[in-house]
Amino acid sequence: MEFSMKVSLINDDALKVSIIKSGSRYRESPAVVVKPSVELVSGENRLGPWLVKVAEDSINVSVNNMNATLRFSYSNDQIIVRGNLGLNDAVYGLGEKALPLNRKRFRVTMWNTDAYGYRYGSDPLYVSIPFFIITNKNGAIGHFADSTAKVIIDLGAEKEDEFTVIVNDYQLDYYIIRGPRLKDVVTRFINLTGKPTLMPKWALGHQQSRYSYYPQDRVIEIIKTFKEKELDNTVVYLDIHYMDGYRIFTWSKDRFPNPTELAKAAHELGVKLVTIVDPYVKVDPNYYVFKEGINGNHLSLDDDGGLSIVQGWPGKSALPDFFNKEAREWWASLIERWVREYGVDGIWLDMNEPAAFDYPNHTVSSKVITHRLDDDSRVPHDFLHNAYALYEAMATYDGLVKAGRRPFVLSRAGYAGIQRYAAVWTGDNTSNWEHLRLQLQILLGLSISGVTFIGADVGGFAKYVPGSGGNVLFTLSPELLVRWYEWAIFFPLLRNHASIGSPDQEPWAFGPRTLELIKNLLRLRARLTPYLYSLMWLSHINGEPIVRPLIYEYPNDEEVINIDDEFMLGPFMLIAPMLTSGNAREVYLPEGEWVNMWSGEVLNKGFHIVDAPLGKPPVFLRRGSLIPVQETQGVLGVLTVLGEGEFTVYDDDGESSSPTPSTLSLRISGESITVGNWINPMPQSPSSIILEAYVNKEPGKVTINDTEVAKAKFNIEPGPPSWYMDKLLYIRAATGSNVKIIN
Ligand code: MIG
Repeated sequence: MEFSMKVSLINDDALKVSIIKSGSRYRESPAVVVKPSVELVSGENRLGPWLVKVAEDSINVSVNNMNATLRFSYSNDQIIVRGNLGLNDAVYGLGEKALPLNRKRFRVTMWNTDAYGYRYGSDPLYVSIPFFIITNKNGAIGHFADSTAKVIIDLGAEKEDEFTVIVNDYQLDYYIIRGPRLKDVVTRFINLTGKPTLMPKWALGHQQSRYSYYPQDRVIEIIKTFKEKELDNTVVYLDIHYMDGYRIFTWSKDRFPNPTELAKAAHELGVKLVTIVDPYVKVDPNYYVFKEGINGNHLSLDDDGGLSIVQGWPGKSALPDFFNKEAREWWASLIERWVREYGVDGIWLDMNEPAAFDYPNHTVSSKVITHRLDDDSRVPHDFLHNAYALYEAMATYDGLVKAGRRPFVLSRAGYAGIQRYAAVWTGDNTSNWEHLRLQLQILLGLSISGVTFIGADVGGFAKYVPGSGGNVLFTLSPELLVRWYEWAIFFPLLRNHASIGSPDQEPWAFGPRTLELIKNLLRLRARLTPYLYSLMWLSHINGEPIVRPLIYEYPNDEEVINIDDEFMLGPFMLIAPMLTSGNAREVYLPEGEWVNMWSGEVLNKGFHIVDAPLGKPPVFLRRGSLIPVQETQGVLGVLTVLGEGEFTVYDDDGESSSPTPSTLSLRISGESITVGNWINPMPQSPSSIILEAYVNKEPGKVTINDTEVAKAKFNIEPGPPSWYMDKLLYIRAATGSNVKIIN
């Protein structure tokens, strides 16, 4: 045998098969945070839910009604894994792919790539997550081919009844992840690769960017324009033009004469500053970052020991060698100094595939460039390529922690586990209708592959698409921008960003009518912050995605197998956005009863044509919904639809490191709603609650803790218990109440 195989079990969640070419040295994976607990022997192993038969070069696994036989082989410097694919199997996962959510019959490559101008079907993009989930009537099972080298995954494209994983590496840790349901596979995969980081609360606000806002006064002008127009905006980004000749960790003296003052002014206006940081260290003997990099041996080298040089924004550039701890500590100290000195609040990591202008597809691939690992061995870039951004994000995150911040890192590239450190956006999309639809598909795939804090450039980034003959694919219009906001407001990362050379697309760019529509959408977004923040907490604690494809919540509904033009925000809200020009669309609603958020109309399972006037995306609430919303300071609203349900509100001060959350439990059963008391409350935890219930008629009476409550109209300020009926039933109560709606 040319390779050895070892099988072990991880906490009942996953089975690990380690393949290594005989005589080679094993590298630790940066993706996986859990170690195996039991090693399996050859022959039959029964352990908990697992039945595993281990042969010389294959294994057979039965777990939770799902079966997998995997055959491993090694030839031509590749490890190949083959498994069976059933006629009625569907396949999900694979992270960031410009493909339908159901990946069956596609063949994809895992190789982080600068994919400027990508379209539907372009492959690969920026992020690689070689993880997929096979589902059928019996349940779901996950596969994760943990290799940071180039991996090709064929899901029944070449052979009808087989999937193939081709790994261009001399080692592979292959994981099989247990269900029984798709959602179990997803959360177990997140347990394996690490819980999503808890972002600062401001990360949920609207964020404004452009390539690039400068000079300094222009940045302030942007911030003030949001204020004047009464639009919430919590972040402004500085793109590459803030730097001195594209030297990272420097400022252009002309454009940004006083960055400290800029940050101060932004903060006074309630806005955070995020700066882009590229991985290019300009080769310049007088530049402090280059000098430190050379002196500390923190830069990537060629196999002959000389400095590796690539063409980046600053011209000839060296690449930080994030694969060893010392280089990461150095980078963290650069970030820490940057944040402390200038008051920058978050870091945006771009070009970290890594990209370089002098390589094919603008992306580094090399057997010559080597990286130093913690054990001092040197490994060619191609084996490590897909992990470059993950290690960079790790170091960046640590730098922010050292600077006393709850980290906000936004990364373009990534590998499995990137969620532990960063948010991810989908790179250089294009301002057109194709992308409005495509971005949603990409994001849903990312979300169920562990990357939960995600978004796409709202309005689209690129204007010109290479090879398209100019700007023919650019169709930004007021309608497109509003439609884009209509679903983007339900995603954790909400950032408007546009390319250099693109027309303006700030919310006010198309005049008062468009501005008004966007303003209302941003108000809805702000109102949903308690729900979004709780969902972020739940992803951080339990590994549950924030935004979910329908198949995640309704695995037994055959109608939703291929639905990727609708999605759920948490367990309660179903959004079916307009993705084409028009004013109505067909919507599929899964089992149960659904309330149209705008009209209150109740719809049943099935297909419906739903009105979607501009500014009002079709949104439906499930029976038993309990959606915490921001009413006003000190008052929490709960949007509810009678039925059976529960939810826990999570909150904290939004900024401190490793906080203990304040939690409030909400429960509904029939017409009885119980609002608990805050556990671990903060001084600002709201004790006044307004229930907003969708009911079909005015009740006879309302009781709180079994005492009848007076009927009287009220405003959103705190006050005594009362209720009234308008479009919805409004009940003002307090924490620690059991509310009964009695007919
Ligand atoms: O080659 O920094 O995806 O968001 O504005 C372009 C300039 C480099 C690519 C990023 C984009 C950013 C741009 N960058």
